[in-house]
Amino acid sequence: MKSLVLFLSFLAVAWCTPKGLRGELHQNSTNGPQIEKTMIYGTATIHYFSTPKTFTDAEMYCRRYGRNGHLVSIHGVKLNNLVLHLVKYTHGKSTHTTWIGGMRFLQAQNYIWTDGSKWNYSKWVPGEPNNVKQKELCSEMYTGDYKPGLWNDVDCAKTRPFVCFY
Ligand SMILES: [Ca+2]
Repeated sequence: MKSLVLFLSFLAVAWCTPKGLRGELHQNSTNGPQIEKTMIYGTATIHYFSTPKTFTDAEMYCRRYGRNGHLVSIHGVKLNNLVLHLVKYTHGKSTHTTWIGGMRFLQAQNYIWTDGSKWNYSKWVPGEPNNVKQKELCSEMYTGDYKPGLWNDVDCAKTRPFVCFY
């Protein structure tokens, strides 16, 4: 009987866990606990890291963490919503913005993705990207209740949680 109860408890947990989503908690000695969450997207993996880093440090972390890893590039509303869901599911209202992989190289007019894929979709807040003081060359997604899923350009030296794709 006891083993049956355990088995049913396992089934209940498995049933309630979103498909392809698993979480890990790591202790980071300098920034407190880091929360990680993974979501499977086709043959790729989307991975959220809660510890804030600058845009460059986040991109380098993604490259080291997974084979062919980069900050996430977004090419449609489906993936945009998945990234939003992944971060909100993990952090709720406590995380307001997250790095995604869009950037302008040396004040170039056009944005590029750090993984080199084609820039064929964007979800900017109306009026963005506005490149305030010529210092906003990197892209973040709003992931709290304010303008959820929309993008803003911001100073790359700011620190943000981030989402890798590999
Ligand atoms: Ca801006």
